[in-house]
Amino acid sequence: MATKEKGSIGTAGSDIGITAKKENNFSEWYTQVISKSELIDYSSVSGSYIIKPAAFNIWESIQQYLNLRIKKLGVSNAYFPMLIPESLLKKEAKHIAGFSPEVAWVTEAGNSKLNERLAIRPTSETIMYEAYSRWIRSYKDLPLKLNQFNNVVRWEFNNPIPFLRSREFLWQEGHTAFATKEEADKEVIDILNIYAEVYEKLLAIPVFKGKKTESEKFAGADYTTSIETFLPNGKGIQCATSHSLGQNFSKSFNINFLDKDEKTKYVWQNSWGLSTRSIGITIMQHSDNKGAIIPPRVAKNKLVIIPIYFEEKEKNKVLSACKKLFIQLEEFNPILDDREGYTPGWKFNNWELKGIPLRIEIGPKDIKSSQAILARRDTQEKQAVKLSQLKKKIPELLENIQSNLYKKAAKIIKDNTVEASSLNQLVKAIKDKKLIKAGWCGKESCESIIKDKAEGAKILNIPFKKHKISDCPACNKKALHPVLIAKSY
Ligand code: 86X
Repeated sequence: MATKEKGSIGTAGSDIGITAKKENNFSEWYTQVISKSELIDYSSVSGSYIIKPAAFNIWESIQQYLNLRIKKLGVSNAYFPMLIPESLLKKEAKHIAGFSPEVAWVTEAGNSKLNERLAIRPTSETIMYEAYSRWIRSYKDLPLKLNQFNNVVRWEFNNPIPFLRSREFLWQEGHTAFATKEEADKEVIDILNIYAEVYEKLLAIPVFKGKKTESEKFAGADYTTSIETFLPNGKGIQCATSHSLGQNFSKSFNINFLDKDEKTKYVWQNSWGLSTRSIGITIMQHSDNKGAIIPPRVAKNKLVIIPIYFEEKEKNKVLSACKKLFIQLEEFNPILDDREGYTPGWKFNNWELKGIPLRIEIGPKDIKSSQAILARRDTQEKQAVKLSQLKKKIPELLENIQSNLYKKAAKIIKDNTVEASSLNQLVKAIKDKKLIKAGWCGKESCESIIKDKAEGAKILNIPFKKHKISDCPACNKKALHPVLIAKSY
């Protein structure tokens, strides 16, 4: 019996709801949101996390979208071993440079030591390219385009943050080989555009496409492109990368082919990746002090139906109206919360905490007027909708929530973006947790001055969408590139 008294055992108290505020204590707020909304759980290994179904579903939506898009480009999925012999991993020196402290090793099995230790893949270039060198013989074997959805391990020493920086994470890594530089260059951008769409269309996160500076690019690459965004705590974050590897790996792994002109040539390669970090970025950007907000397009359950009744005699009528709706609205994968012993208010809070985009409330009065109350998670707005209109109204509202989340994020980013033409301005802007649009002369020494003076802030990328630039804030000489600067993860 769902009376008020009984329901009070489930009043959303401080133990259940979010107690930290996004605006004052962002990291505590984030920790509470992801735990209390059951997106993540901790494991006994520091930096390793359990991705719970609510979060894994977001990943599945991303996988589905990416699969669709990359398969259209001719990419196939495959799976390569997780264990990489040391000799293979170290074949391309530039690749491993700087990364070796992060590699985790398997050194023994049972009681016997292995002859050669095996790396747990931190990324799969080496193990894939050894195979590519055997598979690619002629121009007829090209292009070769493979992708893996897999896990990787990087033994980070920075403090771990669920989704953003974990020692094991899930991603996709695409690895392609072409006969010509032109084809390879085109793909770098095609992939970057797909990544931007994943963020902008699915996750409702605005991103900046651009090129990494020489010092920030992947050491094994000729050049690295990235998409970056800016979070409400004043930090920039890399969302995904797409690299042109040129012929660096094909030369060290001897991946060559006999071309139509009977000449032996090295292939041109790319690699590109997007990880479960995207889930953390989504939660950080959209969620609020009531809990998670999941963008409708990646929410498994688009809505929750909550029966409202306070007297036993109303129960059957209300429940059967709810069940009818539950069946009618099947396409939205609704949750019917007909649990007894919880008040409607408690249920509202609970589903808001979990970030379900829409809530439908139905009580005896609503039934009388053939309507239901629709409440949206993002703005908390409520409206009465005729039952006959629900099927039409719900998709409209979901789309509206999706675009509202994007607009809200875009506004936060815009309102926190400033220009800086001097070091003083730059340092002040970083102190104020801003994203900075500036110019850069192109010198690495100026890039390090910026880092040293501005609390470790760095150039996120050189955006393709150019902004007006003044002189380089570090040397006051003429700037050559527009750059985005922020403190970052
Ligand atoms: C760089 C490069 C690249 C495929 C991507 O960014 C997208 C998907 N790979 C990854 N990188 C490393 O090469 C690397 C290597 C070792 Cl040995 C390591 F321990 C950590 C690494 N981290 C990143």
